Amino acid sequence: MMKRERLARLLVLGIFVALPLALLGYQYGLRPLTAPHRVIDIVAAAPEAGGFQPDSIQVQTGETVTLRFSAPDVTHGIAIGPGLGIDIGSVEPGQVREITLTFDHAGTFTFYCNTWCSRDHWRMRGVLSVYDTDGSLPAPSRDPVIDQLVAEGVDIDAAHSGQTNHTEAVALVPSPERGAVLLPNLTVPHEVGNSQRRRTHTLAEAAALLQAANPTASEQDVIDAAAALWLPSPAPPADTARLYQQNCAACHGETGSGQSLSTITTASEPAAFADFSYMLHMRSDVLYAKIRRGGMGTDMPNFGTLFMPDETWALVDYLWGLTLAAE
Ligand code: HEC
Ligand SMILES: [Cu+2]
Repeated sequence: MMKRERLARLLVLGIFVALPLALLGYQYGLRPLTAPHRVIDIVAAAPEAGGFQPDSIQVQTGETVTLRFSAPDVTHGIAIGPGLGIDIGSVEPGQVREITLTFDHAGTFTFYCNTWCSRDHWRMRGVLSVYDTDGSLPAPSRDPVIDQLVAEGVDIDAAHSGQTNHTEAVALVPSPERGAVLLPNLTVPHEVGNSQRRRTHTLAEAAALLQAANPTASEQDVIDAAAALWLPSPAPPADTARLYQQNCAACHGETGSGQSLSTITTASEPAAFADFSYMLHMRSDVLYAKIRRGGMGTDMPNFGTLFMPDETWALVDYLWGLTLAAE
């Protein structure tokens, strides 16, 4: 009886103490030593507490590495981009989350936090450089859309931020649904009908061209028809909504109101995508360029090192969805 109890106690001790100890020992002691590849420990702290440590990692193509993230302070969300589709999910304080990766091509990637962990959250980024076997690192590729804007002399930073400097007040509320019904009966000029050209023109320009081609149409008809053309179709994928809510909503508002969380202060006011009279004068390629390159001293972060060009266009579409959302 006594013996059996002792045995049971030993067993319990074995399960509750020895096993976790062994696991811990394996995780932190043995494994890094025996792993056939590098295990890199990364501390993920809010930017005010030092951000990612280390915030720069070098690997080789073909090399397998395990990145092991731990959070000392608050919950963080870890993603790696662009183009890798990696979202590790949240890492809670005391928790360890890891991912094992092998890169088949060289390039520069960004690991970043996508959970609003602190006031300076959006600064929480690190660089993952994947070197070619010959030791080279490809130069960052130029963005033809941004190059084209520069060549055209378009100032991406021209002051047109939301609420201010409107010369004309737009009283009209656009109805893309109504516009879609009207469109087949309107003459649609080439510049307006072509989706590529729409990216380099404003909705206001399109409305003016439509009005000129359809002199008898009312102002409301013209705005509605232009809005129907601007409403992305098909709607951007659910992934895009998630990207916006994770990375943009805290500053620009969930519905694009331009109202940031009270804890966030930015040097300039975040743009209000829900404000039609502001978006009326915005070119999609300029919105795209701003997202990729960020603002100059405005606290609008650059996302070109996080997202692929097509993800960025999808975000621009998403912004138009916020602008033209049915009332
Ligand atoms: C830390 C706050 C912050 C975050 C996060 C943020 N923005 Fe911004 N954004 C701003 C501010 C401030 C401005 C206005 C100043 C400027 O245009 O540079 C701005 C401007 C913009 C503009 C340009 C509008 C114009 O008038 O040119 C676009 C487009 C934009 N943001 C999109 C996004 C998207 C998409 C995301 C998420 C992927 C995002 N922003 C995340 C603060 C933020
Ligand atoms: Cu964060």
